[in-house]
Amino acid sequence: MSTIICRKCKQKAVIRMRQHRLALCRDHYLEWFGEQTQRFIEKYQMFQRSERVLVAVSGGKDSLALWDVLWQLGYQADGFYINLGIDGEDHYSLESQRMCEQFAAERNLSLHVVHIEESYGAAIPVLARRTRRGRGRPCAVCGLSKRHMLNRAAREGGYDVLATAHNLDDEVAVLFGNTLNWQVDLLSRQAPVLEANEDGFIRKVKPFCRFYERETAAYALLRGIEYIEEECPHSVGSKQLAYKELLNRLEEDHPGMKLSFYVNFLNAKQEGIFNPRASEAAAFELKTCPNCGSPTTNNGPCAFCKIVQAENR
Ligand code: Q46
Ligand code: ZN
Ligand code: ZN
Repeated sequence: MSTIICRKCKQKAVIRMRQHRLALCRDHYLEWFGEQTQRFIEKYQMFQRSERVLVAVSGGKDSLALWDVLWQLGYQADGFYINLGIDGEDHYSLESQRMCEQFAAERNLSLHVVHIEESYGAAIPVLARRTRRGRGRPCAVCGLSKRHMLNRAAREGGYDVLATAHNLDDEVAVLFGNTLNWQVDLLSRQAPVLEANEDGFIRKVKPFCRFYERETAAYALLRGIEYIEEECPHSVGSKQLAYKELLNRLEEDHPGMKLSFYVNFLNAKQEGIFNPRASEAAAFELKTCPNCGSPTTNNGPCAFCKIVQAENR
């Protein structure tokens, strides 16, 4: 088998990206990855160098890679980690917290940690059991809690923007699921940037939305980033994983299929595929939660405060 060589320097390549028809050596891959991240930040007008970025970190490869590359590119990026109180055999939450703390300490970066059980009296699996939809799988309650806590932390910490490390595989799986169900309101809101609004939602950005998971994993590996390899034990058997497997099979036969599905979706949206009236109708009037000050569609406590305040039944 012939050796694959780097397009830039003709040395041995460490990665071949069929969808880009590009192979690169270690140094040129790291350079390309940083340049691409910068290109996406500018293309989608995510943030400026003068703005303060809060990066949601989970201890996994994507979020630590994101924090690392933003730091390398010279952005003012702090980390925010939520200990969800999810244990499992691998002590998932403890281990992932340790990874984030070690990462921040090695680079002298600032990491905020919130322990959900200490701050709100119960871990995610316990909070989830208080709701009907959370009894089977805690993910809906977990997702709602994370969104709530991240927005609140970014707002209260005076950050300009909240960055999450969703990659192309994540985005395409969500897009696929939303398309299967024609969830027009969710489709109209899926984007690399969600602008802040006066109701108290901070700007949210996804600088990795056009990187394949394989590319972020290669970056983490080549940069020597230590991360938690175990997935959350509750992710097993999720629809999201099933979509990813299906999409991987399609990508295998048609390299670049995921990227074109996503990019063409963004283009179609820009051309007005969604009737603005449909998305306007989905936007409810927002009020303020009397308990935590977060924006909510409820009259009274927001969905998160309701779960926290509920009795454990
Ligand atoms: S952490 Fe939470 Fe995920 Fe675990 S409980 Fe589900 S949503 S799977 S990203
Ligand atoms: Zn090279
Ligand atoms: Zn609230």
